[in-house]
Amino acid sequence: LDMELALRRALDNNELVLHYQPKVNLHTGLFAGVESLLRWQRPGFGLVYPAEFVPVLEDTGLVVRVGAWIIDAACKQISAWLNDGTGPVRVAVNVASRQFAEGDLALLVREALMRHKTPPELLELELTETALMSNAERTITVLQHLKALGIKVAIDDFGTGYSSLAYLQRFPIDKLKIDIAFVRDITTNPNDAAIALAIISMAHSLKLQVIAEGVETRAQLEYLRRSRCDEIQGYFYSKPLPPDELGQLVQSGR
Ligand code: G
Ligand code: G
Ligand code: MN
Ligand code: NA
Repeated sequence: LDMELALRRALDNNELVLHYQPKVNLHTGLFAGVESLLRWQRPGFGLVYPAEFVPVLEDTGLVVRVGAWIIDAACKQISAWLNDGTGPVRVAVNVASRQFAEGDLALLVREALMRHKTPPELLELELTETALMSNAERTITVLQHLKALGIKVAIDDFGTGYSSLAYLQRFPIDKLKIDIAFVRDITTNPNDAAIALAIISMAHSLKLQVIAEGVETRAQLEYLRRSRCDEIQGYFYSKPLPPDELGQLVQSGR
């Protein structure tokens, strides 16, 4: 309960911040955008990571309000980078299951894009398989509304939940994100490698892009490149960075 109260205050006191982890295009080697990751600058505690508070946000339903703040903050940041000369940065935002189920996501996104005059093609949402599959027919409608806004949609943590392949081809999505669980031992565990390859192949057959997360070594990167994976994200390239550091990295790299 203390935690819930502290989180309510955190939102009002601007203690929540987004950090940004770069993604790299494996075909070109170029910067391909970022994933935004929530952090809590809690007075007296330092930087608190989502593992410690996202479950509380989910359980209390606060995730709906915080989720709206996150989408607004990401749109604001995209426009700030456009206006300060950093340039176009594609930002992928994580959406909690409950936010997808309970909120009017398309309306929220539309208003945030308009509020900050954000080009929709620079915003991407990362939704989990669980969120998408819990009511698949509703999901199709929501995704159609999101697509109509011109934003991109990815399925996060792909391979760890359950996706009906029949629905996968009916969902208007753009990208699959291979879960870190299959990337970690991709160069040594033939089963993980087989699953990653199957996901890449299926994604491309469905005309979807595919990104691998949690890439920490050059060997993993090279394996994924040879496997025709489109993008990677992970500590090998960069950890998640505060916005000013991300801006500097982008400006120095292109
Ligand atoms: O860096 P990392 O510890 O940031 O994030 C851990 C987990 O917390 C992520 O895998 C994700 O599930 C969740 N998370 C991080 N940022 C967000 C966010 O902005 N929104 C939601 N809903 N979850 C997030
Ligand atoms: O949204 P999602 O559940 O995919 O969150 C990604 C999580 O993975 C975040 O907690 C992020 O900090 C973490 N992460 C990003 N890159 C790496 C990496 O190279 N290795 C590991 N172990 N975790 C990573
Ligand atoms: Mn994610
Ligand atoms: Na993920």
